[in-house]
Amino acid sequence: MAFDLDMIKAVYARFPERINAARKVVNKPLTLTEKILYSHLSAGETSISYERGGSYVDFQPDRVAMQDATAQMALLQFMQAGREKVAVPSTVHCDHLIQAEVGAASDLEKAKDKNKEVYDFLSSVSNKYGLGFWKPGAGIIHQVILENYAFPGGMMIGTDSHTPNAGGLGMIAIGVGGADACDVMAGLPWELKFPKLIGVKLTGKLSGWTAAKDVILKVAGILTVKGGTGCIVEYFGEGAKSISATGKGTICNMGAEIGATTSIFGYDDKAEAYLRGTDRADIADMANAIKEHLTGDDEVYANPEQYFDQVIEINLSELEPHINGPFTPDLAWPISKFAEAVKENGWPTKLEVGLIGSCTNSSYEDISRAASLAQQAVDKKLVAKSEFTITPGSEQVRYTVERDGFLSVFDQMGGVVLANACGPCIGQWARHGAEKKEKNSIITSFNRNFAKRADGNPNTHSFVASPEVVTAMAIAGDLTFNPLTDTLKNEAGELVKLDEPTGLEMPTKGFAVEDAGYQAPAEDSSQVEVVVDPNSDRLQLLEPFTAWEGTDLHGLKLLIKAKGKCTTDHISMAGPWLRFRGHLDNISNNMLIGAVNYFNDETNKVKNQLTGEYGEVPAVQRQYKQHNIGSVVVGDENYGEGSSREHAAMEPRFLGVRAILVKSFARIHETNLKKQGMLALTFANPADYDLIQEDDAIDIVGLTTFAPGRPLTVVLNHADGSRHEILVNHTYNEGQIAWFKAGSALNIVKEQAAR
Ligand code: MIC
Ligand code: SF4
Repeated sequence: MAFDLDMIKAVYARFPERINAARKVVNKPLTLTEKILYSHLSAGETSISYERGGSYVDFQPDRVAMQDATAQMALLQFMQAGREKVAVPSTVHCDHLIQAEVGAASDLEKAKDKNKEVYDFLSSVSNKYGLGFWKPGAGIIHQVILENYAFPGGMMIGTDSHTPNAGGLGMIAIGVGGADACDVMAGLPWELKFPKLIGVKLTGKLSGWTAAKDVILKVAGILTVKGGTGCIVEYFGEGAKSISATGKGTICNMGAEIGATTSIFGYDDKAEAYLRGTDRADIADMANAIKEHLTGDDEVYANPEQYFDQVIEINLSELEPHINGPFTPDLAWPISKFAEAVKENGWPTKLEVGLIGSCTNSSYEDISRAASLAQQAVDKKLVAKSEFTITPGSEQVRYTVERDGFLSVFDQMGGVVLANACGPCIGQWARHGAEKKEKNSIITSFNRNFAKRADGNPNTHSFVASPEVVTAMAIAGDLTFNPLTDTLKNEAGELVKLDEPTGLEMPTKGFAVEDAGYQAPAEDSSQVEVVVDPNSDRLQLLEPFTAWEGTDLHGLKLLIKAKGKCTTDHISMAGPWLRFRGHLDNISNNMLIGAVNYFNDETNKVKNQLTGEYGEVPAVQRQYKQHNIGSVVVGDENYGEGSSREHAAMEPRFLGVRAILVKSFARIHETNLKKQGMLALTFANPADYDLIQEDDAIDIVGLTTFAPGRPLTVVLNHADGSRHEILVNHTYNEGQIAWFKAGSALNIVKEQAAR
């Protein structure tokens, strides 16, 4: 990976100069986040002090990472951009399309067969345009990135919301939609509103049952699912220095669940050890040479209130293990209060399944700590009462934990090792019996637990905890069990207690792997052909979206007024639909099928204003499209929370929805809408949400003078002849207004390439 080393050298070479220049402009000590951001300004402009949360700024990321379920759309767009090679080092990772059913080996073989067309497409596009390709089975994108590509002080964008995982190694790593990735791969700058900064000071030290995961579970409880919106979270303090690099990765990874733009830790001994332990001593040496630039200034960490917009302090020595859920990752329960909450809320106490893994928690350390409990179960003659599955994060981790005997311990405990992939975390789980929709509980070490996400069953109560707690709970089979205080009856009828978990941050014998699953791009790609079968139901070349007609919009129908939580999982469900991620027409059949209709509290049942009858959301919208009638989707707070999947923006665009009008947006989704030429609007007065009626015909006025900072007007023409005129806000800048007018950002890139 010599290419990378040169890139990192170049990044580090400009660090001191850029940071010193920034220091002069900002005129105060700098946080780590500011140092990295200022070192990555695309114009190299260091004479401006950017207002946090204010203007959009152009950055130049060092890398792009994409996973298979989003890479298809990103690369289909890139193929239209008119470039021969990617402008920055980029990789594709095949992890989302492998369905967990029986166990690693047979599930992987089945996936290779089922997804052959998509894998072949991704492999050949990667080959042609100079991208590294990680084959199915190689591992989950974020673990593979942490082990191979993340570097302190770097900047990366990735088409997955958990890209911030790389913040564990001191990288600003941000989740984006495919259109953003397409721009950067095409050599264009990437824009982001200069973020606000949240500082999290960690004191004390983790011990006993408490793990890195508990830090973010606690932070999620404090900040809630939208508290990090527009912010980068910077962790520091003595406590931070005691957490392993992969543990830090866990914390940054799940920062996506508070809506944070990303999260980051400074470069320290743990980061250095991890770089050396993963065969990157040269990068550790380079980082050591500019160490002072790879962490925040001392003055900042001594008086954080003066330099961060918000400061949170957590004493790790006092932090309890947490369990968050159900249905939302910010419902945080310290373990001492959890059993009571389970009883009070009537959640099913019997624990059906414990699942460890996902990009959040599948490191060597995680698996070794979970295995220490599994070993105790075996030694103490305890039989796991719940089903139990383990997903290693990468082939390197899997190979090493197998060599070190951990997998056989899980096996003895009755655990099933799944393929190195996302699996159940994204609904790729053939869970037998889920179709019966029975009320039940599961616990995972994943990061998300939205309704239906893991197994499609809306009545599955999914809870999130550390791998250690998940393992202990699976042994007990009971949600009201507290491993810190309670005993269990073993096979001999004796009462036994689980001891605190133990583990290793990294293998003492070093990591090992036979075939990591990497394919380098062809040196000469002139002969590489990328084939998309026009009859395929999984891949479809993109047609450009049409440009704005140049007028205000009148007579739009209300498609749906979504009630309450409406995440990207509600807008464009994953699981069985992942197979259509490369085929816009087919995947559009899942548009908003999970959103709850405000007027009848049902999902996928909205009034068709042409016939007066109720129908499925995509079907009703297709009828409007057929009649050339635009529509509007209305939503609540934090609309589009969760994933980076731009399908949630492309589907409504493709089917003829013109505007999404909500109380507030999640960052990635708002950008995705703008990129695809949609109107992303917010109520100036959130209470106006209540004015929207089921039969409304809606006008959007002010588009001919659409300008940054100037609200638009929405006219609600109610069926009884009355009307309301309301103000709606937007955050479009000049460039983004141009995307809207051109029909999409890609239309502009294409135009430029054709010149
Ligand atoms: C997720 O965790 O929701 C996913 C699946 O990884 C998504 C990406 C996708 O929808 O493909 C994400 O987090 O961005
Ligand atoms: Fe995969 Fe789950 Fe991580 Fe998303 S959160 S990248 S689905 S493991």
